[in-house]
Amino acid sequence: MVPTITVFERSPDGGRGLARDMRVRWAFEETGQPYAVRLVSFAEMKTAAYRALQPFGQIPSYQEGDLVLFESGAIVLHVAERRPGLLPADADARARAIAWMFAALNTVEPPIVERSMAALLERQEGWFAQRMALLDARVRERLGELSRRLGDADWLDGAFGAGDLLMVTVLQRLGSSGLLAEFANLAAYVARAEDRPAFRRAFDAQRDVFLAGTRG
Ligand code: GTB
Repeated sequence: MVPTITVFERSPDGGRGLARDMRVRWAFEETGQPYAVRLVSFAEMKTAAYRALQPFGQIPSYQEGDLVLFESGAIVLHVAERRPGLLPADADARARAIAWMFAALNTVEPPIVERSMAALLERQEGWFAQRMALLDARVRERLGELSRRLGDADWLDGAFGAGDLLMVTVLQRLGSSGLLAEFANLAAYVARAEDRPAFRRAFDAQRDVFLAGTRG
């Protein structure tokens, strides 16, 4: 049975692949898992019927037969556990790969999302510059730590895996902030991941949805 995920009917990111369906699409592509998408509007996401799939009224959700999942990280883990390509077979290496997935979502993503939300919503406030300096410093601290750990390796722990996939989607959220460029090895890490054919296929698929929504 082909799993179906929900995605924005019209993503506010303008097709830049920053919404959280991108990481799930990418996991499907890396593992060769065919999938379907169901487009949802903001209004539909807030209905009781949709919240039965995703309690917080957000994308993505995942449905496969009787299984319903939400949280992009949990969905990526589920996909990675079922097909080879994103998690090592060795038990210890697999545990470390899962630790990197949590690190991406629990340790690196929060300061990056807080910064991007402030940039989006708090620009008019008198204290904006001061707050951004603080948020930039927090992001820099995490990026510095990650950069030192990555060193000159291609990926976080051996071969490319689910931890890298999530970490890269988190770092991409820094967009035009200029913060990523301060860490040459992290910028190269993101570029290396974006060169993967599976990433390109996932990116193009989500962009096609956005472009189709802008026509007619
Ligand atoms: N923890 C959940 C997960 O990982 O699945 C978070 C899911 C989530 O935040 N979904 C967002 C959503 O549905 C879309 S991805 N928001 C609608 C709502 O809450 O009403 C977050 C996102 C949105 C927009 C951009 N952008 O424009 O650049 C980037 C990321």
